[in-house]
Amino acid sequence: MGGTFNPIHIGHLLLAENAYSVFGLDEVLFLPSGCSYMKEQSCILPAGIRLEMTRLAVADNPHFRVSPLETDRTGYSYTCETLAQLCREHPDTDYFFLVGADSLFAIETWKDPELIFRYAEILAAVRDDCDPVRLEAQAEHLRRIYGARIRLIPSGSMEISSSEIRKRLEDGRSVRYLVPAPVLRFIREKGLYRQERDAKSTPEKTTLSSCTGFTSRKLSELRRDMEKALERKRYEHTLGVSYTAAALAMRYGYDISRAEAAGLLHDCAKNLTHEKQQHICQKHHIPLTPAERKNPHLLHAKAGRCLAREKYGITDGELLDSIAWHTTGRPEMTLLDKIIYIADYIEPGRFQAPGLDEVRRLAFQDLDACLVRILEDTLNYLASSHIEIDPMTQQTYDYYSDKNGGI
Ligand code: DGI
Ligand code: FE
Ligand code: FE
Repeated sequence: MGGTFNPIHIGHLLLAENAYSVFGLDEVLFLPSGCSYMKEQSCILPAGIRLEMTRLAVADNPHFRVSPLETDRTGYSYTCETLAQLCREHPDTDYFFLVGADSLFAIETWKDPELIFRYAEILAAVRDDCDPVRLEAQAEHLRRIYGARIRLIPSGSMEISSSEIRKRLEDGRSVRYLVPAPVLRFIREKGLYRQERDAKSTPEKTTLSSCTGFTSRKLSELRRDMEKALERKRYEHTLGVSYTAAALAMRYGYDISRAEAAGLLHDCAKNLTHEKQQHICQKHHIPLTPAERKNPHLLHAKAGRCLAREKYGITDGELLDSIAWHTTGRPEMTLLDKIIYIADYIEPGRFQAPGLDEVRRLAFQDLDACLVRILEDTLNYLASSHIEIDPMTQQTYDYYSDKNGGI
């Protein structure tokens, strides 16, 4: 069971225990994620602290165990790599991967989904408020395309989330019975998740930003590279996206230099010919979707990810993903994905989209609402211009408009 576990709570433990007994598992292995900005929040605590809280939470359960496999790695861990390592080290073990059912809609956008499905059977926890028809259709789709083994676990309607727990802690409200007592003691002792104003000087934040930042020298180098690689107009757009991304990073508590770098690189493949872009994707075994074959201007996103890694030396998986998904979006976008997607649309050089003033205001008020608004306007624009809609754009819209209570 992977997760940020920021902090771990009884919802996680109940799900694990439920899977353990329903599927007769030998044990449940908890894998706190490494240093990651997967979720949209200013304060994901350092991996070591989340690992410790997870250990405290499971200490009294003999069939729960915690693995430091992801927290020991520096930077971002891909699920397929984690599962590959587990299967390599324990060839006689059958692995099941426990996820929330929401993830079934995003899993195709993760790195090497076919490997994930090969290494593990997926156990997806389904909450009562989930649309069962849509979910079963998605599970069936994954089974058909990837031969995925998926089982659904009904898991009630308990509304417990780490973000709600953090909010309660910040507001000084009780989280007793929501997190196990030893975890709560640890949170209190270390003064974790206190209000922003006291949290500013804690060492956690320093650790957090030092784990991924780009130096100003690297940023200048990327700027020079882009000036060479791109046409004048495209280069100016790129600078606009870069500083707009920096502003959004300030607003939402993300690493500023990392957002700037992603902004600089997001269109790095844009001025190559479509043939060249296609060739790059082929060389890196990136399968093209039918929509990408028919609309080659979609290609620059995935070709851009390859180029950023190969030519511009970027190894940061989260940054690379934000390039790959900047045109269509994807379900379960990371904070950086959203920042780049939105900055691309609102940077000061853009003027054609309708209602830009309002979209720009919304970007700094409510990131998800802004995302839905842009997706909606893009879908309308594509439909009215009779341009084929990439299913990923539609899926992203469906995912976030559902999430925002159906706008
Ligand atoms: O590269 P940029 O021009 O800066 O911006 P972008 O990468 O977001 O590309 C924008 C274009 O992509 C815009 O004309 C709309 C188009 N687009 C977005 N979603 C889809 C799409 N085109 C098709 N065919 N299908 C989509 O779903
Ligand atoms: Fe683009
Ligand atoms: Fe762009």
